Amino acid sequence: MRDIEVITIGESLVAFVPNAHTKLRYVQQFSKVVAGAESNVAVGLSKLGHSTGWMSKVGSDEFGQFIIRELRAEGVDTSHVLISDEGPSGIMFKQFSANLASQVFYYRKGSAASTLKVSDLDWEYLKQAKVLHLSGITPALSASCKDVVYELFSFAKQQGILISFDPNIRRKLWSEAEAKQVLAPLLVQADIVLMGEDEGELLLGSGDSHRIAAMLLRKGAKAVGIKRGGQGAYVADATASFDIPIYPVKVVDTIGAGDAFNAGFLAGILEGKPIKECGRMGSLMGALAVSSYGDTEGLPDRKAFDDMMQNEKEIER
Ligand code: KDG
Repeated sequence: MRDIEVITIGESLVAFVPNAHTKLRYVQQFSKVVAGAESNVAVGLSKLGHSTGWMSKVGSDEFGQFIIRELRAEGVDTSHVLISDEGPSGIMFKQFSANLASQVFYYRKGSAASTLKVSDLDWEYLKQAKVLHLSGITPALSASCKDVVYELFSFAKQQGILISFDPNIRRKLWSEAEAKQVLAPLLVQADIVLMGEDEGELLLGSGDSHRIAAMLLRKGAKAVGIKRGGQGAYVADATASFDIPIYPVKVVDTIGAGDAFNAGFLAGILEGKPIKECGRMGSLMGALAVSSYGDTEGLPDRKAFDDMMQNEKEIER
């Protein structure tokens, strides 16, 4: 068995995606897909040919089986996912309004994943990773999930495993004050930081991507990707920094774009690409995510991805 390059840990949910751009009260039909910031990153990386694992807890129910089955089908190792009677699998609904803004509604309180605790982790399994990718959603789920994240940070430091961290502030899960208190100290310990420019003000006191990246690099980050939505991205490491433009696409659902960016960026890091290339890989993945309705369904396999990257380079010349 080859080692797993990236292991992600966090809750995945069954997401119900409406077939109409209207309030949920008027929606008659939904598609069922898997959502979850961390597993989205694992799926994106797996599609690009990298070995990934996702560790979590699902309920002992049909939705838990669905989540495992879908992730496994995308090539993500799910051998260490726990099936638990402590709570159900979490679910969420997306809502699309006429102006295309996406909203989410969670039904995840007391979910199986929220009962994840330090003693659930298999350290031997985690040891093989080059990168552990975590997000700020997990510590918002419960006190035991917060402990898990802190413990994973210390473990990765001891083992020389890179921590990739996306604060992913979810205001429906906790207050800004709580998010800041927990996430700000984690952010400055991560090796790879992938965050939204709009999260900088709360966590670092600046909403400017260049200043955010400079602060994080000073604190010890090795690579930083700041996501700026429709404005593109800004990426930086100790050697260079670049503004990365967006790839123009027809936007249908913005949810999942950040995770797709993370997957592309991390693929670049794993492949030893210069930081500009990592940013461009992230940006292309993000663009492909927003042009489809699920979080990961629009993501390409490696061949299609390489062709699109190549085309972009030729257009630029
Ligand atoms: O990043 C997209 C995620 O927000 C979505 O897939 C669901 O993980 C999720 C969450 O907690 O919001």
